[in-house]
Amino acid sequence: MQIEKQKLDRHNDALFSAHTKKWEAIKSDITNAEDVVKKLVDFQIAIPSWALGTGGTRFGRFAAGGEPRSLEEKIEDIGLLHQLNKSSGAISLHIPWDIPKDPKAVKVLAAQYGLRFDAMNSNTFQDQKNQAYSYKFGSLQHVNKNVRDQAINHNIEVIEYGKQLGSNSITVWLSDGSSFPGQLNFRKAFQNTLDGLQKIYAALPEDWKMFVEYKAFEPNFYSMTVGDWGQSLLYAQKLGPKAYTLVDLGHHLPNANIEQIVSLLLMEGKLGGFHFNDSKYGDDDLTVGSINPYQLFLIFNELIEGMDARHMDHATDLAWMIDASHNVKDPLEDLLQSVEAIQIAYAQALIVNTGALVKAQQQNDVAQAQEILQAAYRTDVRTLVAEARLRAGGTLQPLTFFRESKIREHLISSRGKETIATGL
Ligand code: AFD
Ligand code: MN
Ligand code: MN
Repeated sequence: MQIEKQKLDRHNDALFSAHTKKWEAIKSDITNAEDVVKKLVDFQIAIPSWALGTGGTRFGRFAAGGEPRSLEEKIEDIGLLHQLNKSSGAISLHIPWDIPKDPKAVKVLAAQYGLRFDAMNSNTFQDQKNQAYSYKFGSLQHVNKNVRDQAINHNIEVIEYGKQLGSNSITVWLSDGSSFPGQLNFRKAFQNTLDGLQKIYAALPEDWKMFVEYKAFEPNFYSMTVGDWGQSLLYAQKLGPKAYTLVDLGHHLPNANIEQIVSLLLMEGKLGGFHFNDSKYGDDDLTVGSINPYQLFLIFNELIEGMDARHMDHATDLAWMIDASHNVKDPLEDLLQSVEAIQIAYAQALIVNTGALVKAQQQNDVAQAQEILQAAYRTDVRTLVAEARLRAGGTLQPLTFFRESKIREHLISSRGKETIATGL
């Protein structure tokens, strides 16, 4: 559904004078406020095609109602998010959950909503109907060459779809690994996986990137064949310049220092993309910033420091994506919250007094270093984010607008209560 412009204007008009007061105040407080707003306007976060419905857990699934029934309706939902926040201008497709039957038409439809296609995602962690070989014991690592070839061909097919849609990257996340000691020869599993990735890499178009996503555990619980950033980096280094590591916030062991990982990967020029979510225990897929917003801020602080050191473009040189699954919230509300949490952390990191921080580090002034970081983190930057949305043509308060306009109710009445979106 497209929202009429008058409706957006009415919402913004009602909030405009209160917003302007806050904007004027923050502008005199934060010296680089204008620059932050400009950067926020450019910063787009891709929405995965599987995040628009409720994911459920292995215990049960509680449908939100009005979930998108097709790829076209998923695009429509992301278009709606983008209309409200002007920061969700990209979609990340999952094959085979969302095979575009007519890629040309799908590309045109997405463009109508101002969306481009971000990284393509392959799936060799599930068996599909009529599939010749099972992935029960892995895909690229498998002891049987037929299984490996099937997984390689699937990834190449995903690249083909991506080419037609105008995407320029593929994310490979493997569930490969073992659940019991003795099940797997680690070295052979690594070598088979590398060999498979090399064959997929060889099918990449000139201007494409490959992201190797790691995960510490689940669905395998004894070993994962791409289990951490070290293993991912090893593959990426062996593959070549088009291969990068992808960091998913939920894919680490507890207490991992993700900001340090990010910093070192950037130093090596090997950080390619990001999957945002939050977690309490593991790969919980919770709303970004809902559990540990300070960690998110610290990660952004390293991202900016590392990207600036390499003169990278914040908006375009890394692939930014949300990767989450919703169980108890409205998926669209959750995504609005996640995007806003990312923008807040990004804005806070942009206002860190870096000159003073460098000085404090040089002098081993630990207390001062903490003060500097926390001064930025404790600044309420929501007005900067709202100003960026306003300038880009979005809404001052997306979530309020979503609720007041009864968008979910409209979606339920047009799509039905029992619809189920494809995905996990
Ligand atoms: C997984 C991984 C990976 C994958 C997705 C599929 O994070 O990004 O594509 O979920 O559902 O946990
Ligand atoms: Mn992920
Ligand atoms: Mn995950």
